[in-house]
Amino acid sequence: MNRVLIANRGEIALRIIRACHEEGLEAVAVYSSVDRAAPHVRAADHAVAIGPAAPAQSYLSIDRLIEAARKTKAQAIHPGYGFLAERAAFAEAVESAGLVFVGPPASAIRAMGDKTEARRRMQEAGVPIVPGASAQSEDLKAAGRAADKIGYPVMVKAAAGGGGKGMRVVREAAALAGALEGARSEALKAFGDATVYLERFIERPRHVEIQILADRERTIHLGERECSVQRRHQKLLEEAPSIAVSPGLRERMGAAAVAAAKAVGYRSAGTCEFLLLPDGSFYFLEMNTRIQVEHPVTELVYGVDLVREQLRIARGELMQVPQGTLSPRGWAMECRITSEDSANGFLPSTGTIDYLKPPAGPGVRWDSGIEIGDEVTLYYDSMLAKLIVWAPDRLQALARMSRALDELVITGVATNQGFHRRLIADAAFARGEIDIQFLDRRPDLTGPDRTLERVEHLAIAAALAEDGSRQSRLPLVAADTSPASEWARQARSEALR
Ligand code: MV4
Repeated sequence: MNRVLIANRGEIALRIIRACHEEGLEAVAVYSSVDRAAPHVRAADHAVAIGPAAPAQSYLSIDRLIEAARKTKAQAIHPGYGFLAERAAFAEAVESAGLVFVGPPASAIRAMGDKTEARRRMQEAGVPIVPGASAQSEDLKAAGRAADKIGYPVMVKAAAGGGGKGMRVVREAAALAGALEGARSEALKAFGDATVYLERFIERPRHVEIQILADRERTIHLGERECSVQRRHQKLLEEAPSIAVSPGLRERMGAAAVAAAKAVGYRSAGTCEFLLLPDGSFYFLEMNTRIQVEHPVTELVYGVDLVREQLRIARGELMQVPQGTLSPRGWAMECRITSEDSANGFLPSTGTIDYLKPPAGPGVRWDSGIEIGDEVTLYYDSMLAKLIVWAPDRLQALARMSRALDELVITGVATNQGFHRRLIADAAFARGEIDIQFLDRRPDLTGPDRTLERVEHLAIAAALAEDGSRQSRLPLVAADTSPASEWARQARSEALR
């Protein structure tokens, strides 16, 4: 293997290109029409146009991607995250074309993609799952009995789901029929499969996930990431380790994640998502069969390059990670910087990046997909960059993130930078008092930016006061107030500054 095609764009394409170059591999970029001068295209060794801006005709087109790999003689395809990363059919098509898929076997993707199948296999493997039942919900009576047995509140979930679509919370038997119907029609629309199942609804858990890595000899875990800070199923900040996870709990959750991966014959990097309760009990939710957005926080505390290991494993080599129990060193935190205006309800924003000053300095990593002059459109995901910091402990990581957010300047497009500054400054967040509903309880963090409003009012008041005082001074200093001379005076004062 000497050439890898990256079936993705933005920051993750750049991240993979960098890993390829460090591994002595050439990188082939693919690009849609609006991305022809994008950073990932310029960073790659070769680039292939694959179609118009609309993802369905470019980054989601299996045929065009495989054709691009053929044309450029790439021997492998890395899918990144999103787009085709978790489509078993894509992994299969790549293998059928005689190429290497940089990721898990198609069979592992398929097993974990069907959530009821995954539940069954996890139960068999001894991985704790949420008490529940697959509901053949055409039979309402059977569903009602199942829900009674599980105990309310229950959650109705789509078998083909994940990421929050086709889910309903049901707090009483009377609401079950409507929820089943609603979830089924939503699941059919979103996934083309109306199959749903029931689980006990877990209130106020943390969302903690375990990173795993598997080669042909070993399946290991690289501890947890705390991902509870999310809004509408979009993660906004992640950290590693989690303040809620002791070394003992880490080993138990890690062992469960390793068992989950082994149960489906997993290879490459993958992540098991768990719900974690204050008493230390945890439940397997689903497995993400890809490299994840938030992988850098694990890299920083474990000193492992996960994308490099993916490439090594894809080449048939063994991972280069020490044997024995690994433990996290220090603390890492990641803020997802998106083109969503957090001062205005997280409204998606578009425009040209006309100025960008990324943070730098000790312990700062900036994984970005944007440069000055780039156009931000609505065609793709709103994530512009990830700001990741490392420090010896959580308090210092918070201080470092605060400093880095102060250094960051992005203009031309509205972002969620203001939200992150408020979050990092928040006392409850600083104490680590977070769960998946944290932001729902804190409209002061996600709502319009009151401090910005106050600063604006103060600026207007100051300008009015200054204007008033200038007007009153005017007769004293204005020996000559003719327009030409006022322009000249201004020009002189500007030049003298
Ligand atoms: C749950 C749950 C509570 N109880 N299952 C959301 C997306 C999908 N991955 C599973 N999800 C949840 N499943 C039970 N039995 C709460 C969620 C959930 C959630 C999970 C992880 C991260 C953020 C979340 C936000 C809302 C709901």
